[in-house]
Amino acid sequence: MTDCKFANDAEVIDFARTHSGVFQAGANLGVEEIGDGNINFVYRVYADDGTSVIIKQALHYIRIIGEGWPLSQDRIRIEAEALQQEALYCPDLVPRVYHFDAARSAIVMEDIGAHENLRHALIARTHLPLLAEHLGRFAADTLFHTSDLYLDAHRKKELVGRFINPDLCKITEDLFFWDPYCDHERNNINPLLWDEAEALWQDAPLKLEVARLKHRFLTCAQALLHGDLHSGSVFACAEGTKVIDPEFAYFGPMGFDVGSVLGNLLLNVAGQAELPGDAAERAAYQAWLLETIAGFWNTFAGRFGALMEEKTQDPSLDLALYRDAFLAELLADSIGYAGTEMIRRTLGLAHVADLDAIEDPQRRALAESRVLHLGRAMIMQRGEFGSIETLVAFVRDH
Ligand code: SR1
Repeated sequence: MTDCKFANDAEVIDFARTHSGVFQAGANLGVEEIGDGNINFVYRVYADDGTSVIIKQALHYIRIIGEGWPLSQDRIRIEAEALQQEALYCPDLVPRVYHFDAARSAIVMEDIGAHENLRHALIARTHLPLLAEHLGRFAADTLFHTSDLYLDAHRKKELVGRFINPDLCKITEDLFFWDPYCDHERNNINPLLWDEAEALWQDAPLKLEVARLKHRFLTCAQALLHGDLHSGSVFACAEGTKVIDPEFAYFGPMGFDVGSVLGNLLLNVAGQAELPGDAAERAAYQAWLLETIAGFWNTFAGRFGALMEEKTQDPSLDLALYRDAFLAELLADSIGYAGTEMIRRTLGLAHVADLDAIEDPQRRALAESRVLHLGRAMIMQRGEFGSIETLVAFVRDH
């Protein structure tokens, strides 16, 4: 355990000046703490001429909980290395890492200030025309190029070793696949949803399918995942998209990342039904979200299929029939993991503003109840949808 926390603003500024290489000599620098995530501290250091950098620091505990929930600081090395891996394949979609400092448990990286947190943008009903294409390409390129379809067998296993991430994986194992399915003290449940939560805790067929998904999460080292690809880990604007915060990165099932994107867009679809604002505008935005969901998957599957065709290294995996089978299985997995994301954001510890911003508890319960029903159906029927269009039609009807 290292107590490496910056003691004051001057230390943060000095660190940024020394390690970023972007500021003019003698520039007058200021600093603000901008972290609104659950786990780390994030600082923005800026000069009068508009130059700025971000410093992210990982302490030995979870920020929102405190010292009562310790957490390995190795997560910040994993984040730096994951950002560097992602940059090999989609440099335009991730912030540039200027410096990683093990002693300070800190990364100095590019400030993506012109982009807005995707969750806030979705709640404000912002149309983002490039989002589907960018997220589809990010998922396809990062997952394909870190899988056995592309990597040499020795390199793949060497990378698996670099991204063993037990503390962060344990958070996901508990918060996604256990807490919401029992009366856990960490849960955060709208009292109006209590009967539905109790019914879910007794739902043996659902718990069986969640156990299957959890076991895949524990054992299926398909590719280097981002590991926490929710709307808060994406920053977007009309011109571009940046994916940040891969501290949960590890080698797991590809459908977990793809499903996190699907699940978070669907959480916003459900939230829009009850958020304030003009009904026609909210309905139009829900339609855009569903188009974005289809566009995301179709970009992903098109790009991933093309990469499989062009770049698969192992001849035993380079078969047209295997490509189709692989993508069909991945769609089913993704829909299942999306369902687990939706349920855990409704009953579990870490809620999302897409639902929590609905102030009236009755209206919030309506949206939450729809999320639970959709999430359950997506987990139970994940192998039956067969196409993203069928899933979108199902969501429209339910
Ligand atoms: C205590 S950490 C809660 C959540 O925040 C992270 O961003 C992950 O999504 C995690 O599940």
